[in-house]
Amino acid sequence: MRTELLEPRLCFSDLKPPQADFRSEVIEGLRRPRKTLSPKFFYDPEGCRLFEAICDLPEYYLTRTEIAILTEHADSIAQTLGRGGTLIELGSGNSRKVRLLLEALKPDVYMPVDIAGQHLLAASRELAVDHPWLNIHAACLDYSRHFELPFLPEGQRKTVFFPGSSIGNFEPAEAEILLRGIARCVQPDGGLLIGFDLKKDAAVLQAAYNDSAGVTAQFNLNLLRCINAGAAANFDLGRFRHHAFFNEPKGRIEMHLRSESHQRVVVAGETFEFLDGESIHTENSYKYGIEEFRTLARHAGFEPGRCWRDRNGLFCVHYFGV
Ligand code: AVJ
Repeated sequence: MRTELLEPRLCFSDLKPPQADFRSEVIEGLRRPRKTLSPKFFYDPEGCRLFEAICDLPEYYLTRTEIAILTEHADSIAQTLGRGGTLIELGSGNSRKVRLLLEALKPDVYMPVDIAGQHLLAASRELAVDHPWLNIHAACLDYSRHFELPFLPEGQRKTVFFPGSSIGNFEPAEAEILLRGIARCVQPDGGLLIGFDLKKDAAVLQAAYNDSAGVTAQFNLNLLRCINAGAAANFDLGRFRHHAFFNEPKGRIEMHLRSESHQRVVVAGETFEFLDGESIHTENSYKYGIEEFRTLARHAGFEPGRCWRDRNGLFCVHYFGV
């Protein structure tokens, strides 16, 4: 691990898994009878840029709604979480949401965690400039693999902030494992503030992942560019198509990349065959009912606390204690 002190109050730890792991995970997914690629691979610098464009789309209500909830309820959220302590954010991206809570929460340490290193570093630097009183310890790592954070101070209350419905990327069984890791991390007196997308009309969900400007399609296709660059592959982006739909029985949006023809693609020296119409499953975005989510969190060792919603019942920000 490499840890650098960049400024008196900003420290950066690089725990990103090696390139070899990326390649073997890609290959393993493509060897399956139903080809799959993990959504965590979306976030190269171009993927980060496209994701931020998605967040501003009229159809993509999630980000806007969560920001409205955090803005409106910052004070009661701060009361519930308590001031001070360490605030750990998973999938912190541009750290735009935590900014809405920092003044009310006044944590001693903010630890943004993200897989996109460059983006994380840039966001942390900006945050350090805007909040000179705040200690920032950024950690670039893949939180879906292991949940061991560097240099967590002992004896300080820890809260994990996990916004954006990123939990939706995990199969319920995997989500429970991740939440259990978080619960262990924040014990004995910490908690979890998590944002998740609520079940709703399928047409609204479907539109959010099939925007009219085609940004989500670009975001999805950019994954192939990431694989080309990082796993020595030769995917032809013109021969795959974005496909997203709500899988009602499973309660999730599925994103796929559909092969437009019968073709072969070489990835790290191995040849993969795609039938005409065959797809690569690139993302799940699970949607939950509030009770359904509480049950999941209880199974992971959490006790439900307060929750905040928007007026239209689109999105939920929920606090859980351990
Ligand atoms: C960042 C995983 C919450 O699932 O809504 C947005 C990613 N994919 N549009 C989501 C995403 C397509 C997003 N998460």
